[in-house]
Amino acid sequence: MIKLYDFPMSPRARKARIVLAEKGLQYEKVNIDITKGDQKKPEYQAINPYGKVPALQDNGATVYESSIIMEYLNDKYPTPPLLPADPGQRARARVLMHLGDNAYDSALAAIVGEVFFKPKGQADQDVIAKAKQDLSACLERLERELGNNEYLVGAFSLADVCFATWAPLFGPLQVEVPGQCAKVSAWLNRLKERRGVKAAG
Ligand SMILES: N[C@@H](CCC(=O)N[C@@H](CS)C(=O)NCC(=O)O)C(=O)O
Repeated sequence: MIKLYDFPMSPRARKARIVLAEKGLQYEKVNIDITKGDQKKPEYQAINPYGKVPALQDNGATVYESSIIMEYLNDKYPTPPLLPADPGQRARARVLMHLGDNAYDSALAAIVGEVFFKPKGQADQDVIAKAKQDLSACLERLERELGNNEYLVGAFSLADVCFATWAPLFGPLQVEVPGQCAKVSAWLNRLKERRGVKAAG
């Protein structure tokens, strides 16, 4: 049985949960409470030496780093495929995953750090403003990348998961999609409504 080392509020762990749900895979969740420091315990660091969630074990394989977990699941359980077959489109999906895992993730993580982890009233507004600016630049790029497609590379893919995973935090973080990004707004709503995304919690 697949074992996912998980924390319910973690957007990176949610990426793995979305892929597991989209593929209809059964798995066992092991809760790693990052608010209590479970991720730094030696027994967990023996699984993920970075001391972060998620991690996954399956059939003797131990995998960590959320996008590598998604790729592992897609390789091992290819139905339904969550990357395009065409090498050029597949590379484009990975370029967009890179955007999701770097500029986009960093901007949102910076806002999370200020809003959720600083004592009330002590959030650094300059950090938040800069992160919101970086985030808007990503969303404007996504508006262009989407074109008239339903999903980033046509059919739903791992690239969409990298962005869908943060969407539930937009409200609590007071993050808004810029008005000129109507396609991104519609796409994020479409993602929220997917069965697999909903099932991931
Ligand atoms: N690049 C890693 C980042 C994982 C990560 O930062 N996870 C957060 C939760 S979303 C975590 O474990 N934080 C606890 C800590 O850093 O101590 C991935 O994508 O898996």
